[in-house]
Amino acid sequence: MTHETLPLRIRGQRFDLGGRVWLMGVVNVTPDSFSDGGLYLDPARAVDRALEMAFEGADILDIGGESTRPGSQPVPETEELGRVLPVIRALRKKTPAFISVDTAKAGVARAALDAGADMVNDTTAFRGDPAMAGVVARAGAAAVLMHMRGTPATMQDDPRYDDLVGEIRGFLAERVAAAEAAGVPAERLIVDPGLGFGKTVDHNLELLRRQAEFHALGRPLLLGFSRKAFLGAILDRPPAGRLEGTIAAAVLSVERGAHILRVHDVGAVARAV
Ligand code: HH2
Repeated sequence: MTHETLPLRIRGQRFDLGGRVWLMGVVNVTPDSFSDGGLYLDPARAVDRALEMAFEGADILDIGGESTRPGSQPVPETEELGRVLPVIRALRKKTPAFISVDTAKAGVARAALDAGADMVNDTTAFRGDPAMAGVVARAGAAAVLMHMRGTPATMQDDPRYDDLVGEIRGFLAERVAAAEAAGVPAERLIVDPGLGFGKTVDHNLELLRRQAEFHALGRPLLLGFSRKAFLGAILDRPPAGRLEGTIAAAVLSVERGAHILRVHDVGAVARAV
């Protein structure tokens, strides 16, 4: 087991991650996200929920305007911007918490960073938009690089791996190198094996179990298991009823040295960990 402390630079500030786990609160400003779709499409409600999460203990608020649930379709850029920008602008005035924009579009990332966001959470790890790495580099922002097999439309069509952890770790190492080559220093990068993105229930459980093997990448490890379908498959419960599974995964992840947990139920997970 590794409980390594790793530096992370966000907007010029350096943090040593690894002592206390950081929580990233999920705010989906979407009509169709798998667990909270439609709840926070109204910007005022999204802002209120994000501030509540900051109060409950979120270090980072992750604002997304496009669902990536299995089978979801892309949203036009203007629509995505219209969803996330008012929320980011309002939050920047109201909270010192870090603000992350969950997007794969460079145009959305650029506008969000200009509006005060501190980092970009890109589920395509800079592969979705060729301009993304340059936008992050120029803004001096931090970024999450996540593994996904295929696209949200196709990712759950019979995903297979010969060497699950080895292939995903190799992918993340390659994406960190590509980001560095594009001008984003490694100190600003966070890695994520992408639970639920082109993985079966067994794949997700194996990734949770073997997550410490990702510490070899030398970058802070983020995990997103909150309310996901693999927990629902075990609990036989709908998304909002998967809190026990979410907490179990959170506690196990802290014990294995994860640095950042991306969760919807910030208060409950904060108390548990
Ligand atoms: N999971 C989701 C979205 N973004 N980003 C990272 N880095 N890691 C994840 O595991 C991850 C993510 C899916 O969850 P959610 O945002 O709640 O749902 P939706 O994509 O339907 O909006």
